[in-house]
Formats: sequence, C-alpha cells, structure tokens
Amino acid sequence: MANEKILVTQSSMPPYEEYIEAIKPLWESHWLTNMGTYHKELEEELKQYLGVPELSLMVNGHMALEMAIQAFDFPEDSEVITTPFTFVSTTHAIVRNRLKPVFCDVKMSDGTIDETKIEDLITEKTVAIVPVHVYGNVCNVEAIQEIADKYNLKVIYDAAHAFGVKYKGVGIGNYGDASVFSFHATKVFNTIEGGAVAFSDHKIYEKLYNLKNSGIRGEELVVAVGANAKMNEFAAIMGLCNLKYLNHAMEERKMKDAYYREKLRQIQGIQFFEDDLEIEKNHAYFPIIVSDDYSMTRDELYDRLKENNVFSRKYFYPLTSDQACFRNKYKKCELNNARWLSKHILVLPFYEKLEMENIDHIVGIMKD
Ligand code: T4K
Repeated sequence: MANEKILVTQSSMPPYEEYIEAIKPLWESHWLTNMGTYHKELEEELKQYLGVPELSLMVNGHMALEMAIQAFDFPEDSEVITTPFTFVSTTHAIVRNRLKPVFCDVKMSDGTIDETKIEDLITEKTVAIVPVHVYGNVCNVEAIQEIADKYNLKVIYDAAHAFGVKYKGVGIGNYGDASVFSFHATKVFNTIEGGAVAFSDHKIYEKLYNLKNSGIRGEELVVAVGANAKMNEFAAIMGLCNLKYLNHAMEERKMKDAYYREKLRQIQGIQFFEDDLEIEKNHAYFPIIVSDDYSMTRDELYDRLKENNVFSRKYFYPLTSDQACFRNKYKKCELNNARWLSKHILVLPFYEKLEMENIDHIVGIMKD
C-alpha cells in the first residue's frame, strides 16, 4: 500500500459500458453540441435534483460564475464583496467582469464569509456580494439576504462545492439572486468539465443563453454580445450517467467521512469545522484544521504525508488576495481568520471509492 499513490480526490465515473452505450446515438445524429437533446435532458434533471426553478448549463464552473455576474450588468469598477478563502476562480470571475473585489474575512467555525463584517465594507460603489459555500459549508444565507435587501445589492453564491447541499430542507441553489455550481471532474457530481447557474428570474435565463451562445437568436440574428460557454453532448451524457449513481456516492462519502472523523478525533490538535444540523451535507471534501496543539505544522504534515505517497492539498492557500495577480491591487481589509485558516487547513484524500484501509493508513501516518 505504501507505494500506491493516494490523491486528494478521484473522479466518479459511471460503468464504462453504460457511458459507451449512452453516447452511441451521437454517431447517428452527429449532433455534438449547441443545446442538443442531452443538454436539455440534463438541464431538466438537474432542476429536479437541485429543486431549483431555473438552471442554465455551462461549459465549466468558472464561466458559469463569470457569466452569472455578467448577467446583472453592473457598472464598470463597481465593488463586489467576496472572500479570499476560495479557489482563485471566484476572484478571477469578478475581476474579469471589470469589477473590484473587496475581500471580507471569514468565520473560523466554517470558513464562509463573516456576515457580521460585510456592512462595514459597503460603500456607494458596492453592487453585489459573492459569498462562497466553501467545502459545501453553507454561508449565513439569511443574514446575507437581509444585508442585500437593506442596501439593494445582488447576491451571487459561488456554490461550486455545494452541489446537492440543502439548508433547512431547501436546495442551496434557491438562495440569493443566483448560485453557481461546478461539475468539474474533481467534484461530487461531474460532467468531466461543466457547471451551471441556478436562479429564479427567467430574465436571467435569457441573458445567460445569449452570453453562452454568442448572442445568437436566429440564423441571421445576433441580439447581444456573447461568448461561447455551452456544455457539449458528451459532457451532458456523462452528467446523466453520473446522476444515476449520485445517491449511492453520497452515502459512501457520508460513511467514509464518519469513519475518518472517528479515527482522527483520537489525535490531539486535529480539528474540524463545526457541524450544523440544519445543513444536509454533500461531503464534497474532507478538510481538517491542523491546530497549534498538533505535534507538527500543517506544512510539515503535508510534506510527511507526501513522503508516504499521500497527496493532500492546501485548499485554499495562499488566499486569492495574496496571489501575485491580485496582491496590492485592491482595498486592504482585515483578513485575520482567513489568513489563519489558510495556514492551518489541509484537505485530506477523500472520494467515493477511497478504501477504508487507505483511511487507516493516512490516520496512521498522522498519529505517528
Ligand atoms: N469556485 C470554487 C470555489 C472552486 O473550487 C472552483 C473549482 C471553481 C469556482 C471553478 O470551477 P471549474 O471552472 O473548475 O469548474 C481543482 C479543480 O480543477 C477545480 O475545479 C476546483 N475548484 C479546485 C478546488 O480543484 P486543482 O488544480 O487542484 O486540480 P488538480 O488537477 O490538481 O486535481 C486534483 C486531484 O483531482 C488530482 O490529484 C487527482 C484528481 N483528478 C483530477 C483530474 C483533473 C481526477 O481524479 N480526475 C481528473 O480528471 O483544481
């Protein structure tokens, strides 16, 4: 086992024969993209699965986020309050829309935006809040909506990690003005590459359709300036196949999450984010906090695991605000919790098919 590489995750895939059988019709129709049959079918199935009124499929999570923000037509140089404790896509999507990110600190309890610090960052230039349901941990959606209503701001959730998560029994895609999911190969649900925007206002569907389809509305009619961010049929079929196995995959993840926790609780200095009973989790990731009470630092543990062929990841270090492309370009905000977390967080290998003995092996190294 020591020679077998254990990576941070492994893509879920349907049985090979099933996917091959499912893509056969494409050799008859030769219809491979541009909102084909399977694109439509997946859009409908996902609306049901996520319990959302409207959904637009996209080529990946990044473009879904970029276009979700673009759909609201914010004036150039407006400010958007967001968090730096995320994948760099969140910040890229804001900046590529010619908007200015204003970085808000996060909560130590779950790594999501600290809603009590948002109001202090609002100026007359603020137009939106882009919070992140990091690792599938749910932001304080109620408090965020109250602030947004008070100051007339849009809320666009980066829900890339939160596919299938429910809060108080309601699908997470129902909160805010829009929520963006990623269906990347590394996610709980994947379409190889893919993503979607969920929302309730049908006008947004039209906007997103134009943005993702070059503004084309007829053979001789282009009504808007758009790009190309459509999901293709191979990806949509992968999604349809994977969707059938998703409930089973979630069960497996839940069981492995519990097993990991039980074992790790015996180790001094290893901590977890707080549980919230009102959240139905998707167990997308397995983040741990390597506190100062542990016998080595987060970085030392990362290295030690690597020496033993266990490839954990420092999701998310450095903070996006500290990345070379953003550093010193935007307002300086107090980010003490985010900075502390990014130095102490470690995402351990976690996926549906991870063997229990691999978990024992990882925990063994950590105990050593
Ligand atoms: N917002 C947030 C909060 C996000 O986390 C992300 C993406 C986005 C927005 C944007 O969504 P997308 O545009 O990506 O749909 C990975 C993913 O590429 C990225 O989707 C994800 N977040 C981010 C957190 O993780 P890397 O650079 O760490 O991936 P990589 O290539 O190192 O892969 C990690 C491990 O996954 C590998 O060690 C093995 C496994 N893997 C990877 C690939 C590519 C597979 O099993 N199969 C695969 O095909 O970014």
